[in-house]
Amino acid sequence: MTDTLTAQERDAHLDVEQLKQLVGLVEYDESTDVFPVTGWDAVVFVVGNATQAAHYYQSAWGMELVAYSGPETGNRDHVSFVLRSGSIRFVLQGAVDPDSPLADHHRRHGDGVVDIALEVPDVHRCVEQARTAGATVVQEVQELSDEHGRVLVAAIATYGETRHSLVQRVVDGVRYDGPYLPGHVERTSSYQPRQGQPKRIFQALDHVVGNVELGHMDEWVAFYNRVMGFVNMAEFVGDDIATDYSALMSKVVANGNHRVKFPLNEPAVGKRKSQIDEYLEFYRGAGAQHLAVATNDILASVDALRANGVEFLDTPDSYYEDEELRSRIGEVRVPVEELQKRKILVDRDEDGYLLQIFCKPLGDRPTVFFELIERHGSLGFGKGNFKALFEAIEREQERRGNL
Ligand code: TYF
Ligand code: FE
Repeated sequence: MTDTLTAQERDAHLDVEQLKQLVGLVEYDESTDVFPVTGWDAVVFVVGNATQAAHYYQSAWGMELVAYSGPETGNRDHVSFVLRSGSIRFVLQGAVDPDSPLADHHRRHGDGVVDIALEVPDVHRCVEQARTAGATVVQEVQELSDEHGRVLVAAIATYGETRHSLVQRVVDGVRYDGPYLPGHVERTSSYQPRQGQPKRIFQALDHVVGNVELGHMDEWVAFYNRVMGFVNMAEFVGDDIATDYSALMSKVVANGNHRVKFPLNEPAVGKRKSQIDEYLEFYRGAGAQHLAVATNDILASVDALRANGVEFLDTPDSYYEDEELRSRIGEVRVPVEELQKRKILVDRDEDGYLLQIFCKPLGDRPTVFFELIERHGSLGFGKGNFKALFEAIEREQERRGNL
């Protein structure tokens, strides 16, 4: 049922059992799926300096440079660096031509995610479904080819100026075998990771969160239900807890087997300015807020990231000393003191538990950031941590003068 792996997952030597554990897959009936999705294809970022960002994602996040497109390969508009970690690919794009549309995008939004690309087995079918359900097709199905084979690509619009490219990598039974997409060439780097650093700091992408304007969360939930056949997951944050401490409302949609999960947030009107409002103001509209990357050893990942200079949100010692926390979480794989040392959060639900930590914004604006997540059966998103987490976010907002 859930045994179709993307080529990236296979290359990363991840089997279905490992993926199930990493990102919490479930069984589902594929025969009723109106918009079958194989998995994540790539997350595409527009950044102010892709050349330097490519170095950062290697040196700080342990990713590997695999492909490139730019003036040397005939692309005079922008450069594009493709990096991998386990089964996930990030593509970093930056304008070369001052008149590139990417320069305008960056001027307005700053560094951010422009495209959450999904691999699909049948792009024509997905585009027709999306169109019928009222989605905006921003790019009709197009065949791209080079000496490595053929790929079919289309794109639909989602919240803000974000899109979902739909990438079909198997055409007439033949899989494209280039390093990314036609137009890109293979590229490696002389960068050497620090001695003793784990082979990969993260292995997969777990979820991508979208922030949308006040009053629009339910519309976007309905969009994913209607257009992509995504189902609602159990976890949500309603206005009951929103006003007390989270200042956001949140619902989660996912594809049938939960490989692709999209929590959607909107600001809640609370005592203080919502962190979502801060995002919307600095991103100039709706956009991707955080990317949660999955690891099977969050302790080693956090140690490596801190050694590489990545900064995380702080969690007060009182979080770990709380008797309520200790009884709520029960037995986890390491002593709570090991989590406390690293400021890792823990949450448990009826299916199991998860460990998570959030890093500070990646760029100059208080917008997009990463989460690291290690799942042990839990299919949730860390709801039990919202209070501690959102207090930490508010402390940061206050330091930025945006509260
Ligand atoms: O993905 C989620 O829903 C959790 C919770 O600013 C969350 O990671 C939601 C909003 C936010 C940080 C975390
Ligand atoms: Fe998250």
